[in-house]
Amino acid sequence: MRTQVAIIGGGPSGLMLSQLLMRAGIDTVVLERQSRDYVLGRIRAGVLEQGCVDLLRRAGCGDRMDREGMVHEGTNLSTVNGMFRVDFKARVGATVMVYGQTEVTQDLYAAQDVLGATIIHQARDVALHDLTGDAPHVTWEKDGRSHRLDCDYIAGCDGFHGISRQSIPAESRTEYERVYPFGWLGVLSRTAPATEELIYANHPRGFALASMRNPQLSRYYIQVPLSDKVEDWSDAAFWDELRRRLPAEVAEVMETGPSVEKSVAPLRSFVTEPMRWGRLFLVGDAAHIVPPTGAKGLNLAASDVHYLFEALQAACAGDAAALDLYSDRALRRIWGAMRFSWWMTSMLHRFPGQSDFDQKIQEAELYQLETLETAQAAMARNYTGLPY
Ligand code: RFL
Ligand code: PHB
Repeated sequence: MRTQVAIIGGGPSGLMLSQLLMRAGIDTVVLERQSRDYVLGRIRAGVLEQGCVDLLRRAGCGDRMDREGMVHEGTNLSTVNGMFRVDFKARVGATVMVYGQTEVTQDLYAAQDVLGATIIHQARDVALHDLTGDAPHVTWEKDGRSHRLDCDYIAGCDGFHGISRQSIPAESRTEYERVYPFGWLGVLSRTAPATEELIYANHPRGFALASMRNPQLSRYYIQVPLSDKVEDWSDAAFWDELRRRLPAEVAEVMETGPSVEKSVAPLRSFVTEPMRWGRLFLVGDAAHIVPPTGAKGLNLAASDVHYLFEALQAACAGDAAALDLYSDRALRRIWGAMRFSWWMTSMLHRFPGQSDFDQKIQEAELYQLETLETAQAAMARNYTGLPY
């Protein structure tokens, strides 16, 4: 089997890249370890930057998002001293789109089906070969048989636990990492969202976030110790703790109900450099992870896809030098989002051993955000997305 671009991983990065390449007349094959149902069952991100929205439209799969997605012009921040709003539209003239990653992935699969894409699910033991030569190839196992795919380029879109990053020799990559000493317990529930826009809450008991997927589906998170398991938290205990951390006026009227999904996610910042090794290019979570506090994970995946799509398109038209720029272009934007996600995480969470002094500094930071238009403009610019 032969293709121009072999794509490892059929999550949002891999599907978006395949969709853009195919529409530009470039051949792709996507290899995904899991089943399609498994990929579509994952509940993850919920907030799309303008750049991600534009890319989905450009990929020809923005129709349902434009119909069902909710445009948010600002967000709320809650402190022990009350709640305030940062108006993105007023500060920087930009907005975000609230539309779940699950929906994005579904729309991408549907669009790929229309184009007749080759997406091979349940591909086991995927391995990458001859990456630094002119003729790389990929092998895998499926249905008890070995398979081989020859290609010009390989896009590693297989997430943090994938094999693409590991295929770059350890001495040829530099990794930067911070692991945070807490996790997020998330609950999805068929209830009306507590407020029209999101609430990010700094509270002495720990961070909380009120988010949503649509007018009937809410997504909430609370900061928990890393040792906590989903089984430790009954729905009732979750709602009680969430109410304590949200502003009283919201907690009083908030609708609660059975959880549809409940999971604990660790928080981590991670970057590997460079994002290229010969003919292999890393994209999305395969190259970097951010704590979800800035809502940047999926959005960074989208900007990587944008840069790689442009470079591959140029390379397939004969300008291979365009590929040399990919890693640096992507990393400049990635570090911007790393800084923002770290800053949001530091400002909003309760850290183990945090002193009253540290709490006061967080409150002072939030007070600046509440009262300084310049601080709001910087936050709004980062939240709605740095330029591509
Ligand atoms: P994904 O979504 O992890 O997709 C990678 C795909 O590759 C497949 N795969 C392999 N395929 C073949 N061979 C192998 N050896 C393979 N190994 C893995 C996987 O099965 C999978 O289908 O990465 P991608 O496409 O780069 O997309 C990135 C986003 O998914 C990610 O940044 C965000 O979801 C991060 N994230 C969140 N981001 C937000 O902005 N807001 C959130 O609320 C939010 N919540 C989350 C998250 C990530 C989580 N993870 C990774 C566990 C919650 C969780 C639990
Ligand atoms: C979500 O809706 O899942 C969500 C929203 C904003 C974040 C993180 C997660 O910062």
